[in-house]
Amino acid sequence: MNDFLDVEVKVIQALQANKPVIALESTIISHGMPYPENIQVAKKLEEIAIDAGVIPATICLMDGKIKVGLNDNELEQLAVSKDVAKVSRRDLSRVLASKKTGATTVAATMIAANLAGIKVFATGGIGGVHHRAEASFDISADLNELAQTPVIVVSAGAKAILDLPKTMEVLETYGVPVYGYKTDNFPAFYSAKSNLKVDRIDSVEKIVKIFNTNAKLGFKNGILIANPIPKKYEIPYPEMQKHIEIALEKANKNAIKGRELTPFLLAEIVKITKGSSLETNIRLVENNVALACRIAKAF
Ligand code: PSU
Ligand code: MN
Repeated sequence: MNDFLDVEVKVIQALQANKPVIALESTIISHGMPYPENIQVAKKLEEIAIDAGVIPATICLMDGKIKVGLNDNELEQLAVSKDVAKVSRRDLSRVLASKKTGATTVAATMIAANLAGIKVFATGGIGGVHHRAEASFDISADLNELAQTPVIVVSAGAKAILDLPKTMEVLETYGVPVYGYKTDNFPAFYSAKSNLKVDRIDSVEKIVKIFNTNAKLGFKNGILIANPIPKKYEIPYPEMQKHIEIALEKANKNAIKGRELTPFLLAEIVKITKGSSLETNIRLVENNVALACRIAKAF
């Protein structure tokens, strides 16, 4: 496997010295946010980690390698290029074999982080069960990955464009532990709360304990930490629901499906909210990186 892994020297050194490291994904850069905000965010996230004394490792595919830890040029390439593949589990071997550039989703980033020995990963919001999944069967591979790859994923719940109750049900079926960080309500990405209940956890030490217990039981699953966006930055749930319905309607009318659906919905919502959802998206990812750093340090 190591033939395909290209881990940055800083990251290797930190892991060997048992210093804190967090993984960051790249789909959010290539497909989740527009240029130039995407590159500003990618750099800011790394800065937040470094300021917290944690080594950030942004992950992508380039030149037939899984790159764990990127330099500024590589980040820029991901942000600017129009020709970056969105890579989930099923796409990994194809994009590696063709030596194309690929941005990793939550699923593929978890796989790479686990191969490199990184236990904590911060994203915006995981993928999940889409609305009307009973007809489309569109359930993100992120959920299946959480069932089989032992990485702690810090996320602002699941993206609010999804069917959240169904997403929670599938996570339960897959045996994925889900905890609300200092909250009893499952966060809904742009909003601090949905009306769904979640098991609450109040300290990073407990998260580490649960992760270690899980490993000792021989379980291979990941753990989802649902971290609500700070209230001052949120767009309240009822308001957001209206915008999301309009975006869903448009996606349906234009028959958008498969890997295009999530990026389409996120971009539509940015348009509908005149950019305010992008600002919210940025704040929630920053908040997740800060919590991931605290968890990594607690290890
Ligand atoms: N979080 C964000 N923006 C994003 C994503 C997450 O704030 O663009 C990406 C993640 O990479 C996630 C993917 O894994 O969306 C889910 O896509 P799909 O529903 O096609 O599995
Ligand atoms: Mn999908």
